[in-house]
Amino acid sequence: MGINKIFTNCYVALGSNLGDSRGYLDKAIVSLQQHSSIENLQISHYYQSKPHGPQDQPDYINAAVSFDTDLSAEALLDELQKIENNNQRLRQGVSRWSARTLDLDLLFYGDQYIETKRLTVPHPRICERAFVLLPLSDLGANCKSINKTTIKECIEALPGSELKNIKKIKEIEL
Ligand code: A4P
Ligand code: MG
Repeated sequence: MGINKIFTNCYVALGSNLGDSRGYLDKAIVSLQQHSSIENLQISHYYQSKPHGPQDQPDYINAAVSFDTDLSAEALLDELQKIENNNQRLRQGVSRWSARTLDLDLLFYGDQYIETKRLTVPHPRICERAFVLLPLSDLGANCKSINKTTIKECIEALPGSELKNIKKIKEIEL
């Protein structure tokens, strides 16, 4: 008799602005696709934008994925951090928001609100970031919401400057 597992639909943001950024995103996606606890993975288009925060660093490449997992949110965070570490992500001695080879952020874990020492979900900075919102929209997440504001409403409220700052660089068949 098989064990019934409960799967949760998740969204993860991918970002890189150091080294072969597209290659790092590709590799992270393969790692997630091959994970035994991850199913039905879908990939957004890839986007390029200027950094939010300190400007003295290369442009970012960003994308997002959605998938179903039977991992808890904390266990999923462990797996995301393992993938970052396997891709030359350095943490020690670097300031917050400095250039990085790979950043994987958990955006949504089902419709749960999580506030622990290690995790804030939904990710607190989704609504102001075109580089997160446009990939989420590619994945059909327009109706997902954060404190009753939907992704679609966040996109409509983005300043023109934020939309000018971002371009699609790789089309994925959605
Ligand atoms: N943590 C809490 N909640 C979460 C969550 N939902 N997902 C904790 C992932 N981690 C979460 O993260 C620091 C700690 O956040 C973790 O130990 C985890 O327990 P980190 O990845 O080590 O550090 P970070 O990424 O430098 O910090 P942070 O605050 O996540 O930065 P952001 O918000 O990810 O910003 N500009 C462009 N154009 N594109 C980008 O992708 N990214 C950043 C980084 C800045 N500017 C950018 C981009
Ligand atoms: Mg991060």
